Amino acid sequence: MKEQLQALEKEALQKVEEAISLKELQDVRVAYLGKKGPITEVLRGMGKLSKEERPVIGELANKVRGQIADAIDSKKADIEAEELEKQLAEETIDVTLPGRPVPTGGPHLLTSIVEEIEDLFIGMGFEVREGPEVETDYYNFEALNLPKGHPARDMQDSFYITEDILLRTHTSPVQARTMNMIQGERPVKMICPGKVYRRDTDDATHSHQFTQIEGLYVDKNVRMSDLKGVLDRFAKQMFGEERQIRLRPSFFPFTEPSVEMDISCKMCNGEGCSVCKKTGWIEILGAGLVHARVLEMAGYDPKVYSGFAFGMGPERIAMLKYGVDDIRHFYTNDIRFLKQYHQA
Ligand code: 2NM
Repeated sequence: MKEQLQALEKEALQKVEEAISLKELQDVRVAYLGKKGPITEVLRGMGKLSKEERPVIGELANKVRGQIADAIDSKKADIEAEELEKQLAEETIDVTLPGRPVPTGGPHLLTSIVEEIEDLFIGMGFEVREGPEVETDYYNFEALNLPKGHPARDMQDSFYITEDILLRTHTSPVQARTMNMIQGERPVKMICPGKVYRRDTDDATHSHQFTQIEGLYVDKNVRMSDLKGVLDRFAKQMFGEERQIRLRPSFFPFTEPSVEMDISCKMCNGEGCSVCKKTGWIEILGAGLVHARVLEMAGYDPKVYSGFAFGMGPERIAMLKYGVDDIRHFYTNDIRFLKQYHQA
């Protein structure tokens, strides 16, 4: 029986040594140490042994069982360590591989231009104000010296909501509202960017909805030369220090006198080309000294206060600055167009 146990031990340890997976090792454990295993069998047959033999064989059987169990535990630890090693090797991440690009958005060209213009005028002491896109007839027309029946009201075909309420056709009602709020008690120096609406047929240069930025400075002794200085700075900062401006007489109902401003053509430097239609000059904006009636209606005494105002279309400014040939590019959201105008 002693030899039998020793043979079993040798055999079991050999099997443990040969096991290459946890599954195989578990099979060895069941085969040798399980309830139906040979060691249990030996212990069961102990009753047949003599009194002297019993403790000797018992001790030996327990020792053999212990040896096998220890061997299995130790082999199990080895196999587990090996498998972990293998798994870590398989899952190694090559941190030197280039990353996959993550698509990111950016500001729309029109947003960038509006912000650039805002910053430029903020730098000259203007504040930025916004107002409603759905306006009353009073602030959109009446307060701007465009009384009912004025021909300029037909000139700009408008989107009416009721007889008295419409989508604003320019952002000047924001200025009329601001002046009206202040009632001639102090100066105003503001710009108002925003969406405006006109009943136009969309084409390369017209859109039924577009953007405007209008400026207004009302104070004591504001003169044409103040307007010219501010616009000259704007033109040079926006289009380059080499640009020159010129003012031509024009007409707007809300300014008197009224002017239109041109900048010298960047393409041909005033020589005449297709961009400036061979004139050397490009029209940029309209402006003028605020009409005395407009000041008066808003509660400013035109004998004490005077002011200048101007209005421009950021789409046109962006088109000239970046050579965009169709205003509809700003609204059709073709990513191939948009992504040319921002980083990443
Ligand atoms: C323009 C041209 C000239 C203008 C006038 C006013 C206001 F409210 F003060 F009367 N705001 N903007 C103005 C003047 C706008 O756009 C071409």
